[in-house]
This record gives sequence, structure tokens and C-alpha cells, in this order.
Amino acid sequence: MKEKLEALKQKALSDLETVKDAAALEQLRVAYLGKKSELASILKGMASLSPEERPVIGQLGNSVRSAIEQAFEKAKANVSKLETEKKINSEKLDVTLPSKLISMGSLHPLTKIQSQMEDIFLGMGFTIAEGPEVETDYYNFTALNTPEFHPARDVQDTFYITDKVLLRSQTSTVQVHVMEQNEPPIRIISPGRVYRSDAVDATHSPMFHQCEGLVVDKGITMADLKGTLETFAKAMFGGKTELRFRPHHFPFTEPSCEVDVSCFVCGGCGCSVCKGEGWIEILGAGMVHPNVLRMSGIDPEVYSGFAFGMGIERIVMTKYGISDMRLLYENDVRFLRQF
Ligand code: 2U9
Repeated sequence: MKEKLEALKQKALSDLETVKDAAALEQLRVAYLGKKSELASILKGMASLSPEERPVIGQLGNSVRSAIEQAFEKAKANVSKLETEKKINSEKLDVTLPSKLISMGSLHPLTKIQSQMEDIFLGMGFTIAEGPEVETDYYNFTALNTPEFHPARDVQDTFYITDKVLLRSQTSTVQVHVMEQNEPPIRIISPGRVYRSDAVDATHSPMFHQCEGLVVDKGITMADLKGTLETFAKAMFGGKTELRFRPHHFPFTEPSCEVDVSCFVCGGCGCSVCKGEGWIEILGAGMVHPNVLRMSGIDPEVYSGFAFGMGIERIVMTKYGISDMRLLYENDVRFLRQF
């Protein structure tokens, strides 16, 4: 029995030393240490031994078991190491391989210019005000000194949802809400989408973008308007830009003007961008009409203000030399990739 146990131990240790994977290791565990293993049956057969032999064989049996157990633990650690190495090798990653090309998007030119405008006005202490694109005719026209049947409603003809509800034709609607809800001082810009009942062509679209501005406080004059717009124009078109103010008429401002910048391409000598004029029209502006202030609950005897409005498409087209507005809405990546 002694020899049998010794032989069993030698065989188990040599098998465990060469085992390479977890499944084979489990088979060895069952074969050498399991309930139905040879060792178990030898130890069971000890009952038939003489009382002198029993403790000797018992002790030997136990030492064989613990030797096999120890060898098993060692083999287990070895197998786990081998399997980790195998996994690492099979999942090897070559970090030096060239990566898949990620195509980078870019901001739409309208978004780009709008955020440049926002940055410039934020830098001058303005805040950005937003409001709904669906409005009542009161906020779009009446509150802006353009009552029902006023001819100025025609030039801003828009899309009506009902008799009184429409798509805003200017973002001034937002500024009326701000005046109703806040005491001056007010210093806001309102960029956003506006709608007009216009047929599509190279310079018209039934939807376009505006950036309007409004300042209301005590003692605001045309000088504040000129200074603010000059700072804006220099930041937008370059430090050498000069402004030209031409008298104009808007129902919501009095006096009103249109504003041109000296051509940022030729500097004013005349070129194809300014069509030989030396000047490019960029916006309309004026001192807020006293009726407009009064209708929104601001006393024109105490406060005055200036306002301005510009079409973002127009600025984008002049800055980038785009001759057809439709390109801005077609989402052709060959066009958009250029910005
Ligand atoms: C309030 C009072 C007055 C906003 C102004 C203009 C002049 C203007 C046009 C530019 C090109 C519209 O997009 S466009 O067609 N806008 O010329 N807008 S003054 O005046 C306001 C705004 C809000 C309460």
C-alpha cells in the first residue's frame, strides 16, 4: 500500500507540473483529490489494515494528500498565469497602427458669425435675450408702433397661423417682452430666426436670421448708438472700419438711420465686393420711438434708448463673398467644408 501511495504521489505531481489549462486541471483535481479518486479509495481500504499498519499508512496517506494539494495550488497559479498570458497575446493591440479617419465637422457659417456677434456684444456688457418664433401680431407689429392697417406691415408680411397669431418677422418681439418685464437699464441683443412672406431667390428667403439690439436707460443718445455700433463694426470687420450713417425711416425708431461700413476688402476705394461704392450696408438703427417705450410701460420722459437690427445672412454673405443665399440652407458639405 505504501508503494501504491508513493507511486500515486509521483504520478500526480508529474501530471500537475505539466498541466496547461483550467479544464485539464479540473480533471486532475477530480482524479487525484475527488471523492472517487484512487487516494480516497486507498484511504477507505485502511479499515482492513492491521492496527500497527493503520497509523503509518494513515499518516502517509495524509502527507500524500497534502503534497498533491500543494502541487494542485501551484499548478492552479501557473495555469492562471498561462491563461492571462494567452489572453494578453490574443488581444494584443498595436497602438502604433494608423487610426480610422474621423471626419471633423465644422460650425455652419451662420452659427459662426452669430456667435462672433454674441461675443462682441457680450464683451460690451449686453446680455442675450431669446423668445418664441410664434408670436401674436401685438408683439410683432402693434407694440412696435405699427398698428393694424399701417402700410409698414406689408413690407414685413409674414405667415399667419390665425388672424392674430403669426411667425415673427423680426426679433424685436423679444425686446418688447424684455421691456414689459424689466425696469431699465436694459442692454440686450436678440439673435434668432425670423420669417417673411418672400419668394426664394439669391438674396431672399422666407426664413432668415437677425440680430437685433436694444439699450434703454436714462440719458441715452444717438452718440451711444454710434459708439456701440462703431465698436461692433471694428471688431467684426477690422480695426480700420469706418461707419456711415444715412437718414432712413422705421416706424419703431425716431430718428432712424441705415448704417454702412467702409469696404473691408478695398478700404473704401471701390471693388467688386462693395460694387464700386466703397461702402457696404450692414444694418438699420435709431432711437427707440417714444410710443414704443410707452406701450411697454417705460416713461419716455424719463428714459430713452437706441435699437438696431441686422440680417445675419447679409453679414455672412458679405464677409465670405457668397453670392447666393440658398447655399446657406442646402447643407451641401462641399460648400460647408470651406468654413
Ligand atoms: C424695439 C424697438 C426698436 C430694431 C431695428 C432695424 C432698425 C433694421 C433690419 C435690418 C435688416 C431688419 O433683417 S433686416 O431686414 N432692421 O433696420 N431694426 S431698428 O428696432 C427696435 C427693436 C426693438 C423695442
